[in-house]
Amino acid sequence: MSQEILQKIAPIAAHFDLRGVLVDAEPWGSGHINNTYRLTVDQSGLAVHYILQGINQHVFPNVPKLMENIQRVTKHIAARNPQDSRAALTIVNAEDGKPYWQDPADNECYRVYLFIEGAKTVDAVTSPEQAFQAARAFGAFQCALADMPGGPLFESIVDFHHTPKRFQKFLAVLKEDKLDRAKLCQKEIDFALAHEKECAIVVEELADGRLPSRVTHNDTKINNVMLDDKTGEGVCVIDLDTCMPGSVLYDFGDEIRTTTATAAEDERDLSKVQFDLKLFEALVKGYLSTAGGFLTPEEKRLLPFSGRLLTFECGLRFLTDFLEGDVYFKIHRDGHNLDRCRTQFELVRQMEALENEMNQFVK
Ligand code: ADP
Ligand code: GN1
Ligand code: MG
Repeated sequence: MSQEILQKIAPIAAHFDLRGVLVDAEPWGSGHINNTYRLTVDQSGLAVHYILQGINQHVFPNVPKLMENIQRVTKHIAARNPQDSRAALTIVNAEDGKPYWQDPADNECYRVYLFIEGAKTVDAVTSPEQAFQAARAFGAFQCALADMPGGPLFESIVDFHHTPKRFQKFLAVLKEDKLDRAKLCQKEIDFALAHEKECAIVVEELADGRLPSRVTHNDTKINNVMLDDKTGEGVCVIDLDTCMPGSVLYDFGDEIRTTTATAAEDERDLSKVQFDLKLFEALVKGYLSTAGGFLTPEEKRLLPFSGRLLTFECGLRFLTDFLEGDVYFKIHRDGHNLDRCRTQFELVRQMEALENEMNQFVK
């Protein structure tokens, strides 16, 4: 298997300056979007790792602009942390000097990053300390990007967190129900339909200026931050494809979504999906330790609500993808997107029940 992958990856990796002999390539991580591999390169007897990614062009059709965003963000963060080579992703350019390589045979695009050693990602949080460290790193990331020069970033996915538009898309897909799957998820459909009214709050406030637009990450799930193996500290925010103008509430909301319950996003036993106030409190403390200084009162007021909103939006996206035939998120089993949707809606239910406690804590 590994040999097969190596044979497939070697001709691609050959277009990047890896300064040695490629000896291994293995699928890496559990992202839902890109195809990620860890490369092992023999550099004069030393085994050095890299990350190679096949970029999902169905999701990110404009690769040059996407990579320009990532160059700008990584350059800015690296310049602010000259002593710390792990603070930002480091792009390894292709032979022609571009930050990606496009295969003329099939137009697929690939990029390479230095592998961040001595740190890992987790798919689910295991302790309040981990929640604190992850949130602290995402807050620091937003803070660092506040003074990035060069004007707004390119919008790599237009209306990415425009929840009302996500809802309209869901309605259209449901109406068509081309695979006759609606009958398999009536409870989830009813849940979604009952939640339309809350969808618009953040986009409306962004539009009328009550909330500021900032440079945000927009995909701050727990496995998009590398945590140091020894200290547990958040060393590097990764997966920068969706860095673009947005609200900090998109980031904090997605942190709440993925960092306040210990169950996996695709857990099938819903009794294991438990929103944990202790994790939430650690998350708030970690986030405010780095972001507290620049947030407006309105941003702070909406922090607890953002969890419900982003968790609902993500559940809705999983449900839409299930109905549409699993065309967006990678799946690894039948009904995978529906399982994911169910955990998200379960978390929304629990956050609704704990609204007062969450608000009280942030206050
Ligand atoms: P996706 O967009 O598919 O989620 P990511 O960019 O998040 O892809 O990468 C998938 C996983 O690969 C991450 O969760 C992380 O575990 C690992 N990873 C990505 N970049 C690096 C890196 N530079 N060093 C070490 N691990 C990385
Ligand atoms: C995707 O790329 P990854 O796996 O980190 C998705 C996020 C979803 C998340 C759900 C570009 O994130 O928006 O919240 O899955 N990324 C994109 O797990 O759509
Ligand atoms: Mg990711």
